[in-house]
Amino acid sequence: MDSLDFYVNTLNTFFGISRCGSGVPILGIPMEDTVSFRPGTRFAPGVIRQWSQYFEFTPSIDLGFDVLSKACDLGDVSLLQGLVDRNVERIKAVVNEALSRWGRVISIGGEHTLSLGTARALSENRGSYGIYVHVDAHLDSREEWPIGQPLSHATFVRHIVRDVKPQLLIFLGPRSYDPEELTFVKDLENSVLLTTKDLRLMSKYELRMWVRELLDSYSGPIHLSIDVDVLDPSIMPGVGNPEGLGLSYGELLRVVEAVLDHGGSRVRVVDLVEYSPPNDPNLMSLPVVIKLILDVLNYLT
Ligand SMILES: [Mn+2]
Repeated sequence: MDSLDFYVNTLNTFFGISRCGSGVPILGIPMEDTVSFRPGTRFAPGVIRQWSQYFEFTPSIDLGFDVLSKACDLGDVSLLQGLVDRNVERIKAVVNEALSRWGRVISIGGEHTLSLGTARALSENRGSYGIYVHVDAHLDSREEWPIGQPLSHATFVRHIVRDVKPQLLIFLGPRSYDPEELTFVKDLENSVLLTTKDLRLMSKYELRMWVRELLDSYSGPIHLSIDVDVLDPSIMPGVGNPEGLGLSYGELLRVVEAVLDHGGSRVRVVDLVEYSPPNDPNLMSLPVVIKLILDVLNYLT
């Protein structure tokens, strides 16, 4: 027995998994440059790494294999505080390289703007970009926010539309928006939208059929971007911009399962963003975030 292997722990990887290596890379992206309300998302990757050591590693539905056996920790993207455009470029470069080496990436934010970087990376890496799936209480599709700022966590979807040109955008779970951005989204020829209320009214089967038909109607890689504020603040208070009457965890899990099951190997990037430990009393949202990471790994094929 090598005592260095046994008695020296390598704490502070996600769940204590090995550094990449082989497997699906989990990449921390502690980007937080464009806060409009409560700050703190930059601390999420570090807090999740530290606390995830102490949880059981069981996904919501036990499919009979060790979900962590297929994951590795890639570390954090090192960023330049406050320089949003340059950070998006860095994220793009890192994720592009990771996609070349491992074929897919799970990113842990950080603010939602990082999804512009991962979307550009996916497009460049695969030479095409199929479907952007935006799971969020918000549309993030303003022209400027705050007024005068063209690129922020509240506007980046417009940049994805203009620069990356997805074949299809699927918005799941919005319930709070500005009329201007709702009009923008609805006027897009290639967007579909189910609000939180719509999702709640659908059965699991109806949702699966709806998702399957859409994913099968378009080709190319799929990008799933989940803002945890889509969840109800009673189970996810640890966010910057909480919105009432959100999804239960079970309702979010249906969405994740439908997209990952039917998307299969076409799903190349999953972003889990906007968890904010400083806004999370007693880190009570953290078990939900941990479960979400395990469930994403569980269904990622
Ligand atoms: Mn949001």
